[in-house]
Amino acid sequence: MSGVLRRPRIAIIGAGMSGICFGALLLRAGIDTFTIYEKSDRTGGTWRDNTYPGIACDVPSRFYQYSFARNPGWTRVMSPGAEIDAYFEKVARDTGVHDRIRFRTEVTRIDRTDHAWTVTTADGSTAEHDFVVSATGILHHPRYPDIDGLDTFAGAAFHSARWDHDAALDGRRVALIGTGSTGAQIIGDLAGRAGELVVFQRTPHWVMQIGNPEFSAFNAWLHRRFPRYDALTYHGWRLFIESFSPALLRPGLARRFARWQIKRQLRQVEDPVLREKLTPDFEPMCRRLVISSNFYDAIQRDDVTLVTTGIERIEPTGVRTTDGVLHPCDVLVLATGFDAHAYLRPIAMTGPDGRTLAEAWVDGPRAYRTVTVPGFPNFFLFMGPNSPVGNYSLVAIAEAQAGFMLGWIERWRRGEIETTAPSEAATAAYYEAVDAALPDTVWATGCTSWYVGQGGRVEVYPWTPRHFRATLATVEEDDHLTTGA
Ligand code: N01
Repeated sequence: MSGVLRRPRIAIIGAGMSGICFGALLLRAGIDTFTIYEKSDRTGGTWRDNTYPGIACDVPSRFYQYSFARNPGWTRVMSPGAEIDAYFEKVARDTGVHDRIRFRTEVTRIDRTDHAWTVTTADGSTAEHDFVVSATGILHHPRYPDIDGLDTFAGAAFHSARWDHDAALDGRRVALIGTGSTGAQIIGDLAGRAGELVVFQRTPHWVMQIGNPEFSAFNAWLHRRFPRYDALTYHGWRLFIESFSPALLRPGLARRFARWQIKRQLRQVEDPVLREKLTPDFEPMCRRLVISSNFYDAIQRDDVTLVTTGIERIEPTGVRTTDGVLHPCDVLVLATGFDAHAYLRPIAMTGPDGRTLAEAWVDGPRAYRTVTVPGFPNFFLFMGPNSPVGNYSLVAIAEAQAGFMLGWIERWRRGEIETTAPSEAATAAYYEAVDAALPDTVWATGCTSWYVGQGGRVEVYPWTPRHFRATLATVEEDDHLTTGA
């Protein structure tokens, strides 16, 4: 082998948080032979798509950012969506990743030929790549509710991730379906702005109402002036969030304490009838805990009504519930969540033996250590199955996954391998361990949510964030089938 490194042709699909992360890390490693395919005309992914009123991150910004490109100037503990969107765009530009993005270019097919991946885009053009990296996001495909008459509504009706900014809200009667993380943030913002807000709740969520203070100019100066202090706060927030792992992962004192803390939040609801309506019947944190700075204040306002009767149908002038009551409204907002189990689908992907990814995943999506799929060489997934680590920062998750991918790409560059894919046996063993760990976790205590996938399988990481990092920091040679260069 000569000392000259090979130049891998890498396709990254998606210019959101994960795609920008990987592009930046590739450039740091001296690899500039990659293309990021982005179907939209802008970076940002979920932060580009979600522009609903009240949008903010539910993970503290000092930790919801790249460790290698920290922003000292965050304006709040949990910053607004537009600020986060601007941050990712800035990182893309500052690092040079932006120059490698092909905007308005939708990938429709990925096929393995003898020696490479052929990526086909919507305009019919093709390109060959040695590696394909899916960075298509986990909460990307809006889930529309299956309610009769939805398309008969006469006013503006839209999903929270497709907000219609032309629809007037102030002083209008707004109906909102869904009370998850998104719904709670919208309620907090619209209460008092809308003339009347009617909230349709099918299942109550556990909510943690916590303050979201603004950072002072002095705070920003401190972070800018003392990068080590800035780094320290990044890790301080990381450790703080990681301290909740015991409560999430196993029964015991920590979980009982967290349960008590979360349940007592409901005490701020004064009306016992309303409190009863807002009380879930499942274990706190089984679904993703809703973090809000004002949900309980907003839901108790006189101009906000909580409806818990089921929805019969949508009519041109409002929402009819199963008790026959018509709730008139001018605007209908669907905060009804996402299909979190699509991964890179509907992109059609075919491996070297002609098997499609859809066929490989017929019993549910599976990925070795959340990143690689047996039978699909040189293919990596960001936010693959079992990636979410509770309410942890997805940015930190992406960085750990990027490190694993880079490890293999570096080996390819040195000419040590041509292809790599996990073996079926190693993937099966990995899932045996996942399945053995899941029953102790809070997510397996009996609730439905976007964490639960096909066949009731919980698609959350059942170990600690530290375990996640350690698992992805090592490459188990024996678990992989490689071909030589
Ligand atoms: O979606 P959800 P989300 N009739 O699936 C209801 C992230 N996020 O967009 O519970 C009536 O949690 C559904 O009811 P039910 C975060 O990870 C992050 O709110 O199924 N209701 C539920 O109430 C979060 O977990 C930030 O009975 C219907 C709601 O719609 C994830 O996104 C901010 C219905 C959907 O809740 C998803 O949150 C916001 C129907 N037919 C979100 N169908 C950050 O800060 C659905 N519902 C990073």
